[in-house]
Amino acid sequence: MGDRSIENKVLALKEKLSGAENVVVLTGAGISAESGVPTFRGEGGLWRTYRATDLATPEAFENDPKLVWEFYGWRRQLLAPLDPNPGHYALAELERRIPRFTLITQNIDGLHQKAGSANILELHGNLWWVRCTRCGSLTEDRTVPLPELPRCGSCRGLLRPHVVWFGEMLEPKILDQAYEAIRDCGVMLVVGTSGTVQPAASMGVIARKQGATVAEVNLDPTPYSGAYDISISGKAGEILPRLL
Ligand code: BV8
Ligand code: ZN
Repeated sequence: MGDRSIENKVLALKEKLSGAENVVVLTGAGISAESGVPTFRGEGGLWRTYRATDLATPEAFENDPKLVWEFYGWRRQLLAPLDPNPGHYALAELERRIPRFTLITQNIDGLHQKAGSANILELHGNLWWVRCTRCGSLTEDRTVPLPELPRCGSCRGLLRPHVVWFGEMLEPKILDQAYEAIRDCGVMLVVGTSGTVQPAASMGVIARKQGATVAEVNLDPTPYSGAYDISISGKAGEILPRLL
């Protein structure tokens, strides 16, 4: 079957999207892989080399804020020169064509914004924003890399990356908006995520339960592949432009 079946699935999905009024897309690290951003679990993945699960936690920041800022400073240096890839641009174009469109991302790299997407829900925060641990002030900051212990401009409190760490709650407002978008959508795409991290991982099956057609575009099979209507195995940068 090989390409034939992929071609058929892409055509079926393209057909579904062309008539869709309300589309939701959930993305993960896989959509940024072709831009040069390491994923979490793949070869050379962040969690393999830097055991990010040990560093992306409030405890780690409590114990050794310098080490955690070193990790995020390294990711800033890595990300700063990188650009969106055809997968990001295809989603930005899709948003322009579909009356109601919501992009929910687990990524913190800001590449969807760079590609021109507008209606974005960043479930896990953003690497280019910092938050004061004392007064809570939120500032966009593109310094690369940040000083080892960046301080708040107004209260001198210690700044932290404005990202959601393991064991931390997602922002309720953002999570509510995501579930709201999922409730009304007719089609949902799940792109480039291994379906490991909750609550994002179960959003596709929730959409399906509520009657949406759910399609996955991912390099490898995931625990949810069998639960979706369409599961296309391929690179986001190659598959997504073929849906336009
Ligand atoms: C929460 C920001 C309520 C930081 C991230 C035990 C203790 C404590 C918590 C838990 C626990 N057990 C479960 C939990 C809940 C936990 C969780 O799910 N843990 C997992 C590891 C088991 N979740 C949480 O803690 C969340 N909060 O639940 O709050 C709560 C409160 C207290 C206690 C309990 C619950 C918060 C989760 C947010 C964590 N922050 N990121 C940072 O980035 O540094 S998560 C991190 O993983 C990224 O955001 C990333 O997006 C996300 C998911 O990874 P993926 O995006 O899927 O990336 P991955 O590498 O895994 O997969 C890439 C895929 O792409 C692969 O399938 C590959 O095949 C594919 N691919 C590769 N190339 C391509 C491609 N596809 C297409 N094209 C390509 N070219
Ligand atoms: Zn402050």
